[in-house]
Formats: sequence, C-alpha cells, structure tokens
Amino acid sequence: MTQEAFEEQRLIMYYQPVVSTRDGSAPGQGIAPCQGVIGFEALIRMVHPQRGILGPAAFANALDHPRLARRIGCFVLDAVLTQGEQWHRDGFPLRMSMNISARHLLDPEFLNDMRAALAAHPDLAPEMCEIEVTETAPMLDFPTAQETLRACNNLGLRIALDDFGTGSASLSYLQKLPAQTIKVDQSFVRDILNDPRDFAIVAGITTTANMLGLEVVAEGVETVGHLQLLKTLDCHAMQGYLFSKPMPAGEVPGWLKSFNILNYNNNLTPLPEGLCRI
Ligand code: G
Ligand code: MN
Repeated sequence: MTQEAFEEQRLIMYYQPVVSTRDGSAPGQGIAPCQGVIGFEALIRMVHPQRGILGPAAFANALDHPRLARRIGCFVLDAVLTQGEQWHRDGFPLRMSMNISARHLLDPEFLNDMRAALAAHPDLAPEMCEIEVTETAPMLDFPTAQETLRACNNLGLRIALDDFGTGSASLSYLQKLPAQTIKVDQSFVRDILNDPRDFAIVAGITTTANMLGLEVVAEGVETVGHLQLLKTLDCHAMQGYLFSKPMPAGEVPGWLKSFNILNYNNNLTPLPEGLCRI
C-alpha cells in the first residue's frame, strides 16, 4: 500500500507549528521570528483514495521497511528542504524539523543523502534545519547513531531527541548523544493539569534541559491552561492543537499572518486550585 502511494506521489507533508511563548519582556530574550513562531515540524501523511488523509500510524511498518525506508526518507528530506527554502525566500525565517527513521539514520548512505539534500537547497542554512530522532536508532546501534548525529551537528544541523521520556534510556542518551532540543512526549504533557506525577516529570525534564542549555519543546499542548502551567515551569517552546493541527503547506502563510502569540499570553486564566508551582 505504501509503495504504491509513494510511486503515485500520494505521500505528502503536513506542517505543525512550534511556537515560543516568550513575550520579549525579559532582558535578552527577544521575541522569536514570525510573531512567536520558531518553525514547523514536518509530518508525513498518506492520501488514501477511500480513507482520506492517513497519519503514519497507518503505515509505520513501511517507514521502517528495508527497501522503502531510505527512499521515503530521501523524499521527505527533499520535500521539507524545498518547502523551507521557499518560505525563507518568501521572507519567513522558519526552522524546519523533520523526523528521521531509525533505519535511514543507520543506513551507511544517510550522511551522503543529508549532504546532497542540503547542497540542493543552498538558500536554507543547515542551522535552520533540525532532525528529530527517537530512541530506536541508538538502541539498535549506539556507536553508529552517535557518530552519525555528531556528523550531522558538524554539518550545522540541529538535533532533537523526540518522544523524550518514553523509552528506557532517555537520560543515558541525553548524557551521550549530541542534542540541542528535547521534545517532551505528549503522553506526559496531556495530563499535567490533573496528574501531579506527569507535572513532576515535565518539571524534571524541563529543569534538566534548561540546566544543560537545551531547548525544551512540550508536545501535545491543547489548552491555555497547559500553556500557562508550562510557562511557570520555564518551558517556553510548545507544539499542539492549541496553536494548530498539522496543516498542508499551502495553509501556512495564511496561518502565520493570523497568528500572534500575544493573543495567547494575554488570555491567561487563573491556575486550578492546588497545583504546586515551582
Ligand atoms: O511522534 P511525534 O511526537 O512527532 O508525533 C506527532 C503527532 O502528534 C502528529 O501526528 C500530530 O498529528 C499529533 N499531535 C500533535 N499535536 C497534538 C496535540 O496537541 N494533541 C494530540 N492529541 N495529538 C497531537
Ligand atoms: Mn517528531
């Protein structure tokens, strides 16, 4: 099914914004470009003739298939860098984040694929690109993953540890792998308003990230209450339905025009009773 979709060009990229809630009031912390938008995470979707737009859960095994993983990975690199380069030319200095499958990251050709994709898009600086990796690749082959990620950093690319906290070795990978961003998995963020354990876990990850000088992005931010509580934890980069669901590239310029983080920051409600603050 996936190979057919790939060959028929029915694999497409959706884009979900990552925003910064810093309002520029603190010294030295200017407002992020594009009125608080840091960039976009590219998310793959399949256009299915009967079932409509499908998320990667419907074809996850194909993304890790020995014959397809690299081909789809190269398609994603080129599609996202083409789009990012276009937005930069249009005057939107957005960071482009892309998910890299474990199989592609560990493929001996991955670095060549990455170099070729960057060279084909000279108007997009590597520093504006971020690759998101989960624990799967380092779990399968730690030395190769570590060496490849170091080489990516040397190319100028940012590295994000995705779904952080869900694996069994998150902290050890944080210690040993190069990374500039931690993406706190949405399973921890979802219930921070009601579950003190989730609140404590997100507080711990955020404190650790801030002490290490890493950017921390909370995923799955769905309400202003989440936004407000995350800000008290000193977590300022967020992604989730509160701001936007993933959208087709064509909708991004219009969304950027209408988005202003101040509408969220100025619209805060009292925090629920009994929540501990740090
Ligand atoms: O694996 P990763 O963390 O990159 O997954 C991102 C997925 O989560 C996307 O497919 C996206 O549709 C979904 N998603 C993004 N924001 C939210 C949110 O606020 N709530 C929920 N339930 N899902 C989200
Ligand atoms: Mn991701």
